[in-house]
Amino acid sequence: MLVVRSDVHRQHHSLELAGSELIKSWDGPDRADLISAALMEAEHEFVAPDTLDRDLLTRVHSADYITFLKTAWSRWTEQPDAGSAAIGFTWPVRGMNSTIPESLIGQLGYYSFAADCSIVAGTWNAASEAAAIAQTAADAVINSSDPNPTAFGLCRPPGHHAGVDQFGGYCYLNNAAIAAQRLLDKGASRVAVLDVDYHHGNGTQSIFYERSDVLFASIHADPKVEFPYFAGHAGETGTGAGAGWNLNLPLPHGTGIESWGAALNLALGRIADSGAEAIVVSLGVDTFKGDPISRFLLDTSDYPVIAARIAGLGLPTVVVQEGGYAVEAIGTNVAAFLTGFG
Ligand code: SP5
Ligand code: ZN
Repeated sequence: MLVVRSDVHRQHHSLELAGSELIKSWDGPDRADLISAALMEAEHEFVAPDTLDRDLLTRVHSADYITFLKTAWSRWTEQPDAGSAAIGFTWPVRGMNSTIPESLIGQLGYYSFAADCSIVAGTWNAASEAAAIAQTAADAVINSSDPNPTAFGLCRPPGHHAGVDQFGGYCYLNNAAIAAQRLLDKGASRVAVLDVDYHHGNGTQSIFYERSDVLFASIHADPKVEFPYFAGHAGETGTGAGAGWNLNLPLPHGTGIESWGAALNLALGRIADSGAEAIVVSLGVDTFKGDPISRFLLDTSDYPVIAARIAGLGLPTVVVQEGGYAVEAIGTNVAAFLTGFG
């Protein structure tokens, strides 16, 4: 499979709130480097990303949010007590006024939704490079002469928690949404995003929630007991023109391949019926039984089977990397998944 990758992600390693401490994020540079190493061993074909198309980016994210992300780190360093990460402090929750504040600390709260995610010196470079990787993977599928083209965007940081103007969950720019929008802009009349990360893809859901040109289907840990807590319930099915175009399949902690696979069948059935002409897979391997922050029980040998069933849709497919924190197994798990596409 064609793999789009880059080393720019190494410039980004943010801090996250864990218990009462700020620790180095679980999304560390080793994740993407270990996936690259495993895919190189499997002899995939590698390309570097093209330049990110600014118009494409602004079709997914707001112009004010893009400016904020680009400039947040240099604004942050103007403070005497800046430290090594810019992190939100006050969020516009129920009953408050969500006018955009002028000060950076206020804007950090306005533009984020979780304290597991902060901005460091290399965040913009890495996030915009990951978005370019997703765009390039989509273009590769669009321009391929193969009847069933596939490409893998080795995106880091991940993207599926990022909304139109919000970062959180280690995500800043929504790589999967950018790939989906690219497929639409280049001629697909409908695209499905299948999100198999352990966590609900709240950002992708929110970006497409009022639209019928993108079906969002997600299999994830029940938000009643898992991050991101405030999205991902089964009753969230889309609104307005998007009514019926959002499918959430929440599952309990401890879910193994049997019930996970049954949920996959439901999602694939809905996608097959949707008229989607291409699919974007948000691939998180934090469903792995050894994941340090997650509680599903999938095994390495499950990933090729899952991928083969997705490939069975017979649609042009862009796979983008999302989560997965069991670094000792992350390369093996992603490589195993990609073998399922044959
Ligand atoms: C892309 C992605 O997978 N983002 C996930 C972000 C989850 N962040 C919250 C992590 C909270 C972890 N708490 C569990 C600690 C177990 N030791
Ligand atoms: Zn995840």
